[in-house]
Amino acid sequence: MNKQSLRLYFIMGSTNTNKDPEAVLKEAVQGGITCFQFREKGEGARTGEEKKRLAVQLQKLCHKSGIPFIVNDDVDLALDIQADGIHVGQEDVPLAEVKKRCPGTMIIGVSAKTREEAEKAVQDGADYLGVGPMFGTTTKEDAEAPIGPQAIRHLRQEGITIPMVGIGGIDEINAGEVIEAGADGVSVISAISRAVDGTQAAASLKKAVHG
Ligand code: TZP
Ligand code: MG
Repeated sequence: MNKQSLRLYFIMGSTNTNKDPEAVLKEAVQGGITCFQFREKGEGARTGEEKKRLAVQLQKLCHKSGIPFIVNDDVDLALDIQADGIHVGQEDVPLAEVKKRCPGTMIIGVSAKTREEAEKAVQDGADYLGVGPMFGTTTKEDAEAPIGPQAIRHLRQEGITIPMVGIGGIDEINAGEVIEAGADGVSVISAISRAVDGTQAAASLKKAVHG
């Protein structure tokens, strides 16, 4: 995958905003996001056909804007709607199974925080790694303690060279630190999804990761 497209990676599901998800994604695109992940999770999250409907709606918007559309965790959905990629965590479907089921053209992202997890993901064919939480976050219900940008620096020192994004508690103030530590980009949920003005929020983040 093109690591440029990981620079400002926006993640959202309907429970991450009080606004219309499509409107928020439109704002985010306008502000300059480079990748999008549909992550429909938590209390009140849509399921089944409703989930698929929202996914397709957001996917269309991404396609129109030339932004990769990645599905979190749900391999069936990703295959069904022919998403550009799939992202899995350590507790989700094993990467080997994802690889077996998905076409080789599909981008595969994996969450990893330790050297062992990262090396295994690389070996199993991940295209990029999501590393976090970088900072404190209330968005992920079961988030572990922050590991800081230092974790990315360490993974780089340990020889992990594949594209990497930091995730968790990232905003326009601390995004630069994550890039400096060796990340190719930052992933954010609330910094854009809960912003009053998503366009401005994305634009500020964009500036921060290019600074
Ligand atoms: N994985 C690690 S932290 C996190 C995920 C999905 C939540 C990130 O959300 P926010 O609002 O950008 O802190
Ligand atoms: Mg997951």
